[in-house]
Amino acid sequence: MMRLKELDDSGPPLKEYQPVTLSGCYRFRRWIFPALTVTVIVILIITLGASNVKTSNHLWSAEKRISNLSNVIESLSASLQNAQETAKEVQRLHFTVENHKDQLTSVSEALKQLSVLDSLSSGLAGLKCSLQHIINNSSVSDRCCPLDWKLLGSNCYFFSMSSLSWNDSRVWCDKHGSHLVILSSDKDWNLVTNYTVPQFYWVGLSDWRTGSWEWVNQTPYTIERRHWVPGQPDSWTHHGLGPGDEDCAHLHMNGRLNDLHCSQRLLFICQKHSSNI
Ligand SMILES: [Ca+2]
Repeated sequence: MMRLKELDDSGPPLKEYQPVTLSGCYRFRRWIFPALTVTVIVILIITLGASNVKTSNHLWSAEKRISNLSNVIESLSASLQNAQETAKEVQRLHFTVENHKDQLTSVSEALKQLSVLDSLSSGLAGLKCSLQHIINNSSVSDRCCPLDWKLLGSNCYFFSMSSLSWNDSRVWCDKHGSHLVILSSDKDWNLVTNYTVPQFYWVGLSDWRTGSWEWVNQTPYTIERRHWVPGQPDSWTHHGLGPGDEDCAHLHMNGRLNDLHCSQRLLFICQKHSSNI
């Protein structure tokens, strides 16, 4: 027992348990898990954030495409509506044409008959001319004029039965291979005025183009007072017929000339060369 006591008392003291080393390890283990957890969470947040940015970009791009697609669809819809309206209009026109088909056929037949009438008219004009030639015993003329035209001298004259403005009269004569009458000699003047008195007739004389009087073939005309109504031409302007003087000449009821506003509607005289029998 003594020995044991000695041993207990004399021996070096036993080293105490080192709790410091165990405590550091414990602390390290205690903090490593939260640190790792936080790190993982941060990485997850960053990853999710990046993913969200990509997703947002994709969504924005998709929205833009959808918006463009909507515009295209809207445009196509408008085009389709226009096409439908056009189709309806075509159908209406088709329906109208079908409705008027019979009338068009009638008009076509009438035109054919008019063509026949025109041919008959030419034949009648030839017969008339031949008869005149026989009646006159071939002593006066071997010239011919169309029906409704008068042979005076070597020319044919058309004395209209309806009234037109001076310009429309000029156009009418042009369309019938003639021109508004040109009275370039006293002989022509007398031949024509025998058929005009006491009516008003446009003649092919005006000053609207240059301000100077000229015939419709642009031959200059020098005023001879004996052919004009006394006091004319007066180039009167207060006629209430719009701008412009009295720029067109007509035969008055006494067979003399007067200037008048060209828009007035009067009878008119066309002139052209006669043809051989
Ligand atoms: Ca006048």
